[in-house]
Amino acid sequence: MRIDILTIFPEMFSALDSGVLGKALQRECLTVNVINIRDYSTDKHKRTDDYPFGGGLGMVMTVQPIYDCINAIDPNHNAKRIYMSPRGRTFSHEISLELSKEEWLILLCGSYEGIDERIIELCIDEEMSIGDYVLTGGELAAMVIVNAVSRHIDGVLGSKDSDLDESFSTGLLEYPQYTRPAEYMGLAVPEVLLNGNHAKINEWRQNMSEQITKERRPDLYKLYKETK
Ligand code: 4FL
Repeated sequence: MRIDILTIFPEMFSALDSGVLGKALQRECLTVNVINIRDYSTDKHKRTDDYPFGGGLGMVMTVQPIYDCINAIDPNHNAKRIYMSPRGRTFSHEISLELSKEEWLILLCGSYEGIDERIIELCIDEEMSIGDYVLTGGELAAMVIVNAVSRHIDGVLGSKDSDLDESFSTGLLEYPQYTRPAEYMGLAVPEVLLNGNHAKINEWRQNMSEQITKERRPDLYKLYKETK
């Protein structure tokens, strides 16, 4: 999969180079290009924003650099083009699966004051939110999308880590995990996990998952019970 990120803060995306995602980028099962919108500005000062028509606080990102940037990298509109915005559809596990089937994504990050509406009209397929809060820009939201989507791509997770048994695949929250030592500050690891009886261990984990989901996320639990 190829993901192009359009931003005026390309430095922020160095975060993608560490951990599991960094390794996936090296293995080339995933390509992420971070593109500086400013490079496409024809303004003599390389400006990418201007005062809002009608007045108001803050600046608005102008059409020209973004329009030219998108059309330079995707002239035939082959990519699925997403604008990160609180106005969009709220991102979820289901949407992460849907997007992971795309060959090419373009994620456009705006600053929080916004972008000229004509960019959305001319260039964008869909607006996507990661939740009901405002960020200083779409960059962190884009990183959330890259992270959650890439976990579904073959070769991104190590062979041992599968995304199949995680929360939201089973429809349940995860059971508690423990590692050594078997006792810490007087707190013992549940006995059943120490005995090597894998049928019993699986049964315990399943029960814990159901109990925790029922308590903390009755909405998820109801769905789980209905679709089981
Ligand atoms: C984007 C917030 C997606 C939540 C400011 C600019 C945002 C956001 N989801 N806030 N973009």
